[in-house]
Amino acid sequence: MNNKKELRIGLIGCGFMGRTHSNGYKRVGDFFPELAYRPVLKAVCARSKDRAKAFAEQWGYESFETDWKVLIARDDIDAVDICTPNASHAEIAIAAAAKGKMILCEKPLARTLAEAKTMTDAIEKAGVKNTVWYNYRRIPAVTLAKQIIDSGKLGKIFHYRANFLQDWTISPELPQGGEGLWRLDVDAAGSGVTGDLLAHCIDTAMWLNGGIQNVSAMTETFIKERVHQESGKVQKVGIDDACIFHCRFDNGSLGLFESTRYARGHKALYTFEINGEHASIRWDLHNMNRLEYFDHGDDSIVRGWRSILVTDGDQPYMNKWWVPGLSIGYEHSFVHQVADFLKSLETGAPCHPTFADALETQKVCEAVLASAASRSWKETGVVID
Ligand code: SOE
Repeated sequence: MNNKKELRIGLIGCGFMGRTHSNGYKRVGDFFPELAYRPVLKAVCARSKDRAKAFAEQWGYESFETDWKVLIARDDIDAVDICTPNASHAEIAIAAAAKGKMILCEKPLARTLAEAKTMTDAIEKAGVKNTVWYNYRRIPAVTLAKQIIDSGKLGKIFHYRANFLQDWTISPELPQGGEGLWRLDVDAAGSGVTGDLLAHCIDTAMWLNGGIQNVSAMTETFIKERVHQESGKVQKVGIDDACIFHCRFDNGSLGLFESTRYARGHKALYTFEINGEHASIRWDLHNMNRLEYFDHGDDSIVRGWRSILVTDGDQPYMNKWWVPGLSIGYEHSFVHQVADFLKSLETGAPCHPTFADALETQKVCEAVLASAASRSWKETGVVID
């Protein structure tokens, strides 16, 4: 362990994502012992001293700060992990890049395309290593879907369908702003389900099925006003509570996407399905270790949807965990992203999705919101090699 190179982490933000990333840093060495680098939890930052101190103690950070500018200026920090609400991603990433720090940024990259472009330019100019936490790519069943699609088994792709359904904002009594609920405040988040949930679906979709050319969308804000936790006043709700869009991919296939926080009974139902000429694939976050696969090439008398339990050692990431048949969870996707980031330091290869990849996702989000606002089709401008 001691002969490993250190990657000294400075984490900014102590919410839900701060915990998922910290867990990733802590577990990675136990399950990926071959890596040349090991994360060192150097410092955590939150505006509240009590919060930062308590988080540092609970998760084992060596120190804490209350000002992110102080954290990014420290010589003993190699990588800055941005887990703050979306509104501060750009300022922190640009400043950290100027100081030569590596950057791991929570999704979505930014509130708007303009912010995301400025961030990506800054990162590229500084030449610093970077990644964006679109973690669902690294759920083994989703990575397996990518391998199957890339092997050509599906043939020509006709359809891509994705949903991300939740139900946690139905109550009009729920305030906007502040801890966790900043996702309902347009100034902090930039958008509602489009940036928070559809961005995940778009990231996965373009990874699996290539670029999205153009979109036609509709959005709705069901609850028009909510009390703001910080001002205590009733304020207009500026986010999209629900968004539906359809689109055309570069490969000629048609896409259909839906996300809402008003689907009573659904907590985090992320699903996708892809239909090709020879085969189809579907996946469901509530049953995340299974990948469903239909192959028209099967003998007709046994042809049907197979439910593949993705736990075998020859399936993605699974040789790192238990024995075949035993499952892993949501948190492992973050461990995998840390492992892949550390590996990328050894190989010099990018750790996808990079800021440049996340910028393409941001282009689709922006086009979706513009299409809904103007009730017209929009070109995304996405370019995927
Ligand atoms: C919102 O409820 C949320 O926590 C998102 O912010 C995450 O990105 C998503 O993975 C789960 O849902």
